[in-house]
Amino acid sequence: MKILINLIRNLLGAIIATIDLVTRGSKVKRTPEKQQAVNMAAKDLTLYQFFACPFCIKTRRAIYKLNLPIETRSASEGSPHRKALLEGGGRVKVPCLRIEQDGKVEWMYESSDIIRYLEKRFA
Ligand SMILES: N[C@@H](CCC(=O)N[C@@H](CS)C(=O)NCC(=O)O)C(=O)O
Repeated sequence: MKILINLIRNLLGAIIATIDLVTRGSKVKRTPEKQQAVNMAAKDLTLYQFFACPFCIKTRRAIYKLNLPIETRSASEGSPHRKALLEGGGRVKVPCLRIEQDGKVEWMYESSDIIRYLEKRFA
């Protein structure tokens, strides 16, 4: 039964991810200088995620629209990043944004909080 539920969940997630890819629209446009600064700042951000998780898709969509080259790491079972998320953030829940700033590391959970943070910082 659990296998069937996971299968349906992954299938739905894959459909949502595909719809997201074809309906994303345009990205924020910046001057080359401003984009360069944003690109540098984005190096300190990493998104831990599952490909087919609807909350991750929502977060990736916001990242795309804000034109942020944020590295994504899969936290799915068997991935080496899963352990890093558990040890660093305290739990395997996605999406989770790893923020490295001023020598400190923060692990931000909750898609709405992540999007709010990114919009405040980069919009
Ligand atoms: N309210 C959270 C929901 C996130 C969520 O439920 N993520 C699922 C994957 S779709 C997850 O990580 N589940 C594992 C768990 O909660 O332990 C958000 O908006 O980010």
